[in-house]
Amino acid sequence: MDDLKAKYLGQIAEAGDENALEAIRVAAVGKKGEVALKMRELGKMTPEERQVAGPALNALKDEINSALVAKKAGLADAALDERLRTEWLDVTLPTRARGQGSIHPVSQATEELTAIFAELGFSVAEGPRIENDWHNFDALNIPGHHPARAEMDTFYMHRAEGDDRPPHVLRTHTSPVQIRSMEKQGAPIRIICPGGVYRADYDQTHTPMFHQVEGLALDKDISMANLKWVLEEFVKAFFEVDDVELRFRASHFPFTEPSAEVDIRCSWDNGQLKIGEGDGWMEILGSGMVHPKVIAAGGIDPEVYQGFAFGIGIDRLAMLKYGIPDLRAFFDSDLRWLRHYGFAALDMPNLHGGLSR
Ligand code: 2NL
Repeated sequence: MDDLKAKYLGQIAEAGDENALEAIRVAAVGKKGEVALKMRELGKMTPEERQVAGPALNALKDEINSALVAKKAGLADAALDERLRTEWLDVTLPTRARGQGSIHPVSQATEELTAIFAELGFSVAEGPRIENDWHNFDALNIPGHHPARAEMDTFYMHRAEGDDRPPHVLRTHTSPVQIRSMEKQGAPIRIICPGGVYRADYDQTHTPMFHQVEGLALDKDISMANLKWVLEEFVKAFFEVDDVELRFRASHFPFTEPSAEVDIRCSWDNGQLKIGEGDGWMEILGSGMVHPKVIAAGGIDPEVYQGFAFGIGIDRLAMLKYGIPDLRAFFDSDLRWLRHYGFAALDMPNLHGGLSR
């Protein structure tokens, strides 16, 4: 009996994990374990022998069970200690850098100008970037021999061999969207059409894709005075100045008559552009009264409806407003150019409530 006790308590002390403990339990105190076998032998004993051996076997069984329970708890403690020793986090370590985006300056400018024109009663119209030559050129009174239609300025889509219909083009302005809107909703109409446009031009100040917003207002009694007021309100709101002076210079576009290029009063102070004051002028847009042929091309009677239209380059507006001197900032997904030149939107609270850097 003492041998049994020494053997199993020894094994329990040595056991390295729960599986080993379970094997010992089965061998020692299981239904067919060694203690159970000894219990069976009680029947063959004399009553005197049984009176000694019975309680002794029960005591041994209890002792082994207690040792098993104690060892199991000890193993669990040791396992936890081991995890605490090996699996720890240094919460004071710096976080991993997260890729962070920010709104694109052109998108930011588009959102801002859209909100301003919305207050002036203009809704937004959109259309395809791949256009047919009628919507992009003919409807706008741009004749077939016009230099804008030359292969050099316009991206033409491919036509299958033998198909000699005029090829589609990548729209060179957003005017075709205005033609489509006139066709669809008729007059009166007050819309702006912001979006990407394409011209085969690439140098320091031109990229083959850029952004434009055109505006169109047609009604029975719209004059150039309305154009002037709308543009003044827009420029004041967009550049956040109380007063601006606009200068209308006679110009020529095929789709407007009369036509005017519009400059805003400005000055350069230590390389810093100031809008609204000074003795300089900077051209910011083209405009005019919509040519009767263009109104008719949109399916509207030019004897009844007249109005103005204008076109502004959004990329340049964004550069002027946010002080970005380099087109690279628009095409580089790397925010360093924007940071370098300072893009105010980077310092604005973003949708997630934090600062976007
Ligand atoms: C410029 C010139 C301009 C328009 C765009 C327009 C559109 C229709 C009818 C008449 Cl559907 N005009 N658009 C008019 C004048 C000028 O843009 O230099 N933009 C940067």
